[in-house]
Amino acid sequence: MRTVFTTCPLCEATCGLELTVEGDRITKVRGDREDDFSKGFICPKGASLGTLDADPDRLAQPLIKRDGEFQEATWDEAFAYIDERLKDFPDRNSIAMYLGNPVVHSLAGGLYAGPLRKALGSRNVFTASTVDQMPKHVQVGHMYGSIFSIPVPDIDRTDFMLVLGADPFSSNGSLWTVPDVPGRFKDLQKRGGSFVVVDPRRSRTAAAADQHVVIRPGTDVFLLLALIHELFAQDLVDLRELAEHVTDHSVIREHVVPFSPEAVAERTGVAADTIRELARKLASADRAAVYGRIGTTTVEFGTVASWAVDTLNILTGNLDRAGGVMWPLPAHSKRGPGKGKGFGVGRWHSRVKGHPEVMGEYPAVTMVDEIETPGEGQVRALFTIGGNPALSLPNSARVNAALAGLDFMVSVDPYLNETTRHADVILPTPPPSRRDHYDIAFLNNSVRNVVKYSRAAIPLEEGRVDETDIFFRLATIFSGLGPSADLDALAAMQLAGLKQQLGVDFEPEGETREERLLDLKLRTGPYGVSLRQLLDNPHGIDLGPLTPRLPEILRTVSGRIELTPQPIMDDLPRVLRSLETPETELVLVGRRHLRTNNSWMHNVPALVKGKPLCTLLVNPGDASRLGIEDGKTAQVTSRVGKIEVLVEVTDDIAPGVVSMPHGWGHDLPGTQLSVAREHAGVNVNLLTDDLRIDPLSGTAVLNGTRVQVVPA
Ligand SMILES: Nc1nc2c(c(=O)[nH]1)N[C@H]1C(S)=C(S)[C@@H](COP(=O)(O)OP(=O)(O)OC[C@H]3O[C@@H](n4cnc5c(=O)[nH]c(N)nc54)[C@H](O)[C@@H]3O)O[C@H]1N2
Ligand SMILES: Nc1nc2c(c(=O)[nH]1)N[C@H]1C(S)=C(S)[C@@H](COP(=O)(O)OP(=O)(O)OC[C@H]3O[C@@H](n4cnc5c(=O)[nH]c(N)nc54)[C@H](O)[C@@H]3O)O[C@H]1N2
Ligand code: SF4
Ligand SMILES: [Mo]
Repeated sequence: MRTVFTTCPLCEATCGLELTVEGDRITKVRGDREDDFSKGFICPKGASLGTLDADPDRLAQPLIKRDGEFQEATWDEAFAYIDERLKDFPDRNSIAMYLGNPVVHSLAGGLYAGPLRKALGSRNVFTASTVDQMPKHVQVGHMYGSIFSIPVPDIDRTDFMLVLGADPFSSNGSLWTVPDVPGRFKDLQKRGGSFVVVDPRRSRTAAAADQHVVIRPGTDVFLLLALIHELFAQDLVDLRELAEHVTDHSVIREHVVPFSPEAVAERTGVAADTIRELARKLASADRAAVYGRIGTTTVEFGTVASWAVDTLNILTGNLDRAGGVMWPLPAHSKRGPGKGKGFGVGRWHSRVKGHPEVMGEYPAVTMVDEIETPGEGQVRALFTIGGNPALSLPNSARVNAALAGLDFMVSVDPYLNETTRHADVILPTPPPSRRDHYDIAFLNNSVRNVVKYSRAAIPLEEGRVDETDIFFRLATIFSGLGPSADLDALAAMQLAGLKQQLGVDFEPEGETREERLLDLKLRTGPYGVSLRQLLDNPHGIDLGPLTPRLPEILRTVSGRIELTPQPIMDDLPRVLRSLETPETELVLVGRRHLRTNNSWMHNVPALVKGKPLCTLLVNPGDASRLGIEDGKTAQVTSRVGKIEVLVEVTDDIAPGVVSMPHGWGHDLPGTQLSVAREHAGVNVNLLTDDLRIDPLSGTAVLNGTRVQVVPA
């Protein structure tokens, strides 16, 4: 029996875990009380890591589909087969790649997803970012010059927070690495501070807030613009120390003229006086932070709304300031200022619909267009890596039909699920306990500068292949080096190249090539910590509270914060047109439950037991108007589809809005998910519309789908 300290890889909170390991099993999971960052916090998902890890439905061997049946294969066979089959696709653009959420949670993804995409050399790359946070990347790209410079609320030192379209008490935070969100909000209130939540639903976060502002879905952009309007109208603009780093802020005033509180009140459902008071609260707090998430990004005006969030932080002088929103400085990042090259989109455009490339990818919603539409460059082969597009993308019926029609498909995934059942080859990744962990992505969003590395709690079994090796191997296959290239030799070359580039003469240490790469990054990083130090500190190292980073962080051509980027300003007329077109129909929004993780953790018994989680929330007034009853089934119809779902009547949801979580619908044939199948739920993305996107970022509109609801 051993105790092992590690980091939970399941969500962005990166909680420290204390695992009890007996033989090759995790027998107990607790929050690691000595973890400097999470201080023992744990949620039901983290607590079930042992069960998830030992899930008998997890695949242990690669599968190859022959004559419609999956058969177990050796790793050598699987890689050789992929190498052989790819010869049928000489046009690189005919091979697409879809990268899903878990890719950001692994060392494999953090270190090798970029090289893998590069090696494939296809323009048809899609990721879950365009059903999620892409508006944020585009907005910060335009304003600060770098797509990863997303500032995060410094919750531990703030006095006031305005939260829009996020339920961090359930999601545990997103684009915001903040273990124990509830505890930190409680501390804020104990300090005499307060927070306001804007949401059409009384979420767990809204219920704990000092004020819950109920809003009509998809209309946060108007509320945010009205708040900016009010800062100018009430003479509340105060840039404090930011003044010297920004372009002319007075021009913003002209852009928001049409968005007075009165003008937006009806469309948003938020009274003009409430908006005025919110503006005053925000401006009068010594230290305040505005934070917007899913309800402000997967909507029609996601990029403009994201711009407005940061603009509010800037006009109140709260960007880059303790207690406002700040930029973390990851230990593995490059030291010192970089070149100001700025940011742009549309270096190339998608074949079928002409969508501009954003961050080297196309909107996930257009993957199906590229598969379905014949002609030169048509996608005929697909690699899905840690993604479940069959459930997670809008208009899922169309997605599933498209996946079924591919000539060749490979999935890097531990499960035979709704997506991977369509694959010709499944390359299973090892369970969390068998892999080393370091958060390349989330240290960028963390509310303190921290750093931690954990080796696998249990060694990988003989004959199994780590995900880092799967990525590396696929990259060599894509590069034409074949299925059996010497990975160690290639890695040594890569490391030597990097050493030269960084001008270092020390030899990076570590047992694996990834450890050596990480050691090199860390020792040349801003704190100069080494892998050795991290191994000696299994609970992580606290590098202190966030510190100001202006102007070093900026990568704009002007060297200033671009307050009114042209592409974003050019979208304002579209916003105005929408303001003048009232929305009166019933609309559907999403939600998350503490015990879920998108589509893939419903195979863990403890997480699905009890009352069904996949229900349609309906306001009592709407229910009686529509003749719908609690506990009965309703039929919900949208432009793209029709479903039947269990109804929960509750005044937690605003009138005119219904809410349903995503990631359900596990009753499809050909999967191996025995528990999830028993708790199948219904796939909400059979209703969401693949034709609706935020054009600046290519992000799908997943909130605010017009629906009709009748008794089933
Ligand atoms: N209607 C609606 N739809 C939504 C959303 C919504 O709010 N509403 N949210 C959207 C958001 S924010 C996101 S991020 C997407 C998520 O969309 P996806 O990333 O496509 O889907 P996930 O459900 O996260 O599926 C993750 C997949 O990775 C596999 N997996 C698990 N662990 C590993 C691992 O260690 N390695 C590898 N290689 N694979 C692994 C799982 O088996 C599963 O197949 O869904 C989006 N879809
Ligand atoms: N437990 C759990 N945690 C998760 C996940 C999970 O599936 N389960 N998924 C992870 C992923 S991939 C992500 S991206 C994050 C997302 O993290 P969050 O953004 O915190 O996600 P949600 O919990 O879906 O909260 C979104 C809230 O927005 C509200 N909303 C919907 N439409 C609108 C609107 O138009 N305006 C406003 N103001 N509000 C609106 C919904 O009612 C909901 O309460 O969560 C991550 N963490
Ligand atoms: S909050 Fe996230 S990181 Fe923490 S235990 Fe839960 S799933 Fe894991
Ligand atoms: Mo996400």
